[in-house]
Formats: sequence, C-alpha cells, structure tokens
Amino acid sequence: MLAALVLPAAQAAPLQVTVLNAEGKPAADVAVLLQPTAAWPQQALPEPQPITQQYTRFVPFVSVVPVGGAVKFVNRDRFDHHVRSQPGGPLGNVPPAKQFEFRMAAMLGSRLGATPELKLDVPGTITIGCHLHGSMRGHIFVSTTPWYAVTDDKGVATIPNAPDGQAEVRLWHPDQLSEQARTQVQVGTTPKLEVKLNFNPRRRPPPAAAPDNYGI
Ligand SMILES: [Cu+2]
Repeated sequence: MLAALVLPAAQAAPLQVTVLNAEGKPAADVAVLLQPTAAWPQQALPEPQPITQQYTRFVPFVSVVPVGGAVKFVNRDRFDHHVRSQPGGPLGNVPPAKQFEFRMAAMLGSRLGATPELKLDVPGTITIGCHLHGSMRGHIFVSTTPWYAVTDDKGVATIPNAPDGQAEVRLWHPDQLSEQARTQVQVGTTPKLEVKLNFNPRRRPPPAAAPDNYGI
C-alpha cells in the first residue's frame, strides 16, 4: 500500500524556454505555451491572476490565464484608472475574447482599488487599455493549455509543472503579425530549449518615475 503511494507516476519536470527575437536578442513578454500531444493529467485552475495598475502601467504587460481561470484588476496608483477590453493585434483588428469595462478607484491609504474576479472562458487574446491614460496597454492570453509561462527580460520562461511526455511549444506576443513556428519537445528529456521569433517585438518605453505620478 505504502509502496504504491510513493511510486512516481508522471513526473513533473520544469521546462526552461529561452525566446530570442529575429536578431537573436532576448525577447521579453512572450507567452510560451506547452500543448501536450497526448493526454496529460487534468490540472486544477490557478487562483485568479492579479493585473496591477502601477505607475500608469499594467503589470504584467502580458498575462496568461487558462480557459475557465480568472483575472482581477488592482489599482496601486493614488489616482483613478479605468480598464476596458479593446481590439488587439499590431493592426488593432483582433476582437477581444471577452468584453468588459471597469472604473478603477485610486488606492486610498493602504486600501487598493480592485475589481471583482473576472472569469475568462473563451480562448483568445484580450488587449486592455485605460481611457484616462491612452498610453496604458496590457494583454491577456486566454490559453487552452494549463502549462505556460511568460518570458522575462532575459527572454527566459520556466514552466514548472509539466508532466513528462511529448508536447509542442507555441509562442505568442502581442506584436506578432503571423503565427510563430511550433517546436516539438520531449518534456522530462529536454530540460532546456531555445526558440526564435520571426520578428522583433517593439521596444517598450521605460516606466515613468514613481514620484512624478504620485501626489495627483
Ligand atoms: Cu489609467
């Protein structure tokens, strides 16, 4: 009985994916999605993913949520914001997977302005903006797979809990004009992988300094 309990079933191994742009430089904010080619065990839905408004930016810039998961918007600035879904893609013609709009109250003392949880049940992409601050942009990728991560400034995404087996690595970035090449991977055998985009994502302007935004 005890022996049966400790027998390893499908091992969960981390998979580290480095994403480069077309020039071979690290690409940040790329959603890396691991789609199993055979049946993998069901995953529980994660806790609602917070998307914060801070220094007049959405943080993170790119969020991934599995279908059926939820996001929650939080305002950490001491002035009002707003959040609404809008068409996305580099040409601005991709309709959002879900329509919503919220007024976001300023952070007051230590009390954060926050929305209720927003369940996302249709796969696709959602671009978010704030009609009070036209430069604010963020993106949500509603994923059909529960195994994913987003690349950091070094272009690295680590998917912590993928079961061993054959899978396909897919990439998504809000600036892409076409689908990116898919890469086959044997999780558990290949711990690290390097993949390349067919374009260079636009450079994002640095965040405004905190003191300039406060005291409004
Ligand atoms: Cu705003």
